[in-house]
Amino acid sequence: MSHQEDCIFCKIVNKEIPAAIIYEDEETMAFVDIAQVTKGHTLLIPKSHEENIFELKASTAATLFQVAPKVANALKAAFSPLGMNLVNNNGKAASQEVFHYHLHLIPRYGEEDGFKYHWTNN
Ligand code: IU
Repeated sequence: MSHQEDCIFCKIVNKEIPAAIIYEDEETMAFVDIAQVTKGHTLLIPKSHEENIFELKASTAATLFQVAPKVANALKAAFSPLGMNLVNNNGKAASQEVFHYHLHLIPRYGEEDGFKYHWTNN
């Protein structure tokens, strides 16, 4: 499994730094975003270091999306959101800050949740 020394998410995978891990299997991990934009904001990552969508293996994408509905439903059960955004930024120009592939799962609670993420208003 590929690993990059200076990658913060690889360090989380290797338990070198702490995170609030809510799901883990051999190939994936989900943990609470350190700066949640809404209650329950979670990141789902492959354990293998693949930078972004341009580098992501099809097999890694398949594995990740097998897990995504489980994590989404766990968050739905825990927080009772009205909806959920799955967001994925690829490349600096697209606001990617951590260059280890991750899917944001962002529970949504209606207008009052304070988070604006929409093609027309973001
Ligand atoms: P982006 O899609 O690369 O822009 O998102 C990076 C996310 O990683 C962002 O929401 C951060 O709050 C989050 N994060 C984290 O959860 N833990 C960390 O140690 C670091 C960033 I650095």
